[in-house]
Amino acid sequence: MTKVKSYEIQEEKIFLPGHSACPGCAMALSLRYILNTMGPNTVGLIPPSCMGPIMGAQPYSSMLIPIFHNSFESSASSAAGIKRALKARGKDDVNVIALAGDGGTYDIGLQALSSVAEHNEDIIYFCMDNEGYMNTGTQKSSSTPRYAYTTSTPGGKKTKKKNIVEIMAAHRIPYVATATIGYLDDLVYKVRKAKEIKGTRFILLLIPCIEGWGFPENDVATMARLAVQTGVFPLYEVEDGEKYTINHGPQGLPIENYLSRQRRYRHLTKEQIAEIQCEVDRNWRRLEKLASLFSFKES
Ligand SMILES: Cc1ncc(C[n+]2csc(CCOP(=O)(O)OP(=O)(O)O)c2C)c(N)n1
Ligand code: SF4
Ligand SMILES: [Mg+2]
Repeated sequence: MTKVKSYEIQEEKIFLPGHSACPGCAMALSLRYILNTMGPNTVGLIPPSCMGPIMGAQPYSSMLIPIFHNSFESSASSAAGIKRALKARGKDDVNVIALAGDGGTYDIGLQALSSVAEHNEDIIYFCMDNEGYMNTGTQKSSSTPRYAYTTSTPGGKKTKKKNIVEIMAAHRIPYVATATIGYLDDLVYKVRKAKEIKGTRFILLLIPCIEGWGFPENDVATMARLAVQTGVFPLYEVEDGEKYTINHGPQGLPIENYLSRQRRYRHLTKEQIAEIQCEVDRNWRRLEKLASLFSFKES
């Protein structure tokens, strides 16, 4: 495993207090570190999602960068268009970032995102993955994990979470990574690294959602860490579609430590918990194999 070194995290004050996220929201916290790292020379694209209220209602804004509110399905293509327009005006040094939810990425924005990735457009796409359509009252998305309660899956979701990292890696774009505020050094390292690369870059952030998952607001960082430590959400990078680097993986903690803290899983049977454990273990073994394949190729 390749862990990143710890370093001082700069504070640019691009993200201001007074926004309207739920108190303690992991999305707002992640945004603060993303914007601090991207710096003021950045344009942001925001589709309908929790990020909308976090940004605020015009003419007010919690962000000291230009923001464009695009339609739900067009974050990637709108970002690519803005980047091209800036380039045509000689402003190629401006970073263009999309800040979209999982519904706007795994589901409704996937076609635009795939096309943008295939063209290797020069943008950074952040998917703020809270595993559901939270802004509209916790409906399921294709990122919602199996058996999780949502208002549109009251008996628990029947199908598995889509693997968006592999979908994006399959486009052979230069950089794909997972991150979460539970590992801040790692998150900032990945945003910095993405910023230095040209072409389509995709970072998937796990956003433990106080409202949608059902846990106390002071547990956000704990939930983010537990997701990694139980193996639900390993932190890793995929470069050019084939170089897998694992940064943080499971630490032998049973999945129950993560599930039992969330209201959305409180109906689970012992058999369902065992099934989820098997799935997490299988996914981890697969990821380790992918990472070892590349080191084998290099040697
Ligand atoms: C085409 C279209 N369909 C539906 C909506 C309504 N809508 C607004 S936000 C939202 C949920 C967004 O979910 P996600 O992308 O996961 O972001 P989150 O709210 O979870 O941050 C929906 C369904 C919309 N604005 N446009
Ligand atoms: S619903 Fe979840 S993601 Fe949205 S603002 Fe509240 S805690 Fe944050
Ligand atoms: Mg969501």
